[in-house]
Formats: sequence, structure tokens, C-alpha cells
Amino acid sequence: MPAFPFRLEVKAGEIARKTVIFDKPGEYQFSCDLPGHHEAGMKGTLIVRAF
Ligand SMILES: [Cu+2]
Repeated sequence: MPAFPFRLEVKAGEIARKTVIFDKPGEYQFSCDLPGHHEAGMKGTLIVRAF
């Protein structure tokens, strides 16, 4: 189950931005969904902290 309820597409060499408001702190996993990319390490963890 993906942590983010959206998919962001971008062409090579370009930048895509999206603003997201999180309801609660936590660690959210994200990754590229192209075949083999997640396994190749194209993934990360977004850490959301409360202030
Ligand atoms: Cu990728």
C-alpha cells in the first residue's frame, strides 16, 4: 500500500513539485514505480515531525 495517494510524473532533467499536508507525524515510504526501479534503490523515506 503506497503511503502517498498520488503519483507524480516528470520527464528526465525536469523538476516536478507537489505540496502535501500530512495529518500526523510518521515515516512515509515512497518509490519510483517504473519496473525494477524500486529494487534498484530508487526509493526513500520521508520523515514528518510534529513541531
Ligand atoms: Cu525510477
